[in-house]
Amino acid sequence: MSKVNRFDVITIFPEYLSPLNLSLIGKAKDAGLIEIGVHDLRAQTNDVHGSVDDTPYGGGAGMVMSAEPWGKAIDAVAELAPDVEHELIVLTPAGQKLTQELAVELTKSKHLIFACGRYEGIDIRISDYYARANGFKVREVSIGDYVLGGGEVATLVIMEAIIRLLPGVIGNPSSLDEESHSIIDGDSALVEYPNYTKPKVWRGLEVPDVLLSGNHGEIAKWRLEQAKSRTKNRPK
Ligand code: 6GU
Repeated sequence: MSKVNRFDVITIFPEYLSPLNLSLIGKAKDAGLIEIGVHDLRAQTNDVHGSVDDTPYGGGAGMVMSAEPWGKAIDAVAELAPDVEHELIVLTPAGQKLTQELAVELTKSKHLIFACGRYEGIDIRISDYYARANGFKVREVSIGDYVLGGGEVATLVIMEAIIRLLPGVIGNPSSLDEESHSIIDGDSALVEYPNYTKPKVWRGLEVPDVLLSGNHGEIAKWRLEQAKSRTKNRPK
């Protein structure tokens, strides 16, 4: 069994995922902290056109992605992590909304498979089939209430939210404790307090005196008050 978390992305636009080679995620991959595969759905088609979609039963506008190439692609990537449960993430604006809490939960999964739908989405029998299949768990996930052209950008968002939480990925893990949505006040998550760095005065704007006081108790109190008021006043 692999010790690291594995991520496989299935898409008709593999180049859309090239940011996975950069920055935090690229470094985590190079350091062997995670494994990532990006797979072209069209590799699973047989006809000369590489068709992945068809007209919807019942009529209506747009095209629906066919179950068969998806089934073949998912079965193939499942074999890349043979000894663990596969969590299939189907990207759709109809899914469970991504939150920090969901990102934390997904860090526990050893093998995440992201199915990036386009057009009017994927034949629902993909979700239904894998929800019943041995060794699979299925989750439909959305990154918010707006419509994207496909699941690729949503996958980048979700993967970044997860991977930065994995052990060893961020140099100083205590920075994770004080960030937005991790500061807890009673039961509710707060957004982060404002930060300042040198110089003390920039274009006439001064750093609050309390942050220069060296009084850690007062600084903690000020930061909590700021986090509370920024959470309360944040536009809905
Ligand atoms: Cl996951 N997919 C698409 N196509 N649009 C979205 C989304 C996902 N999340 C929000 N909008």
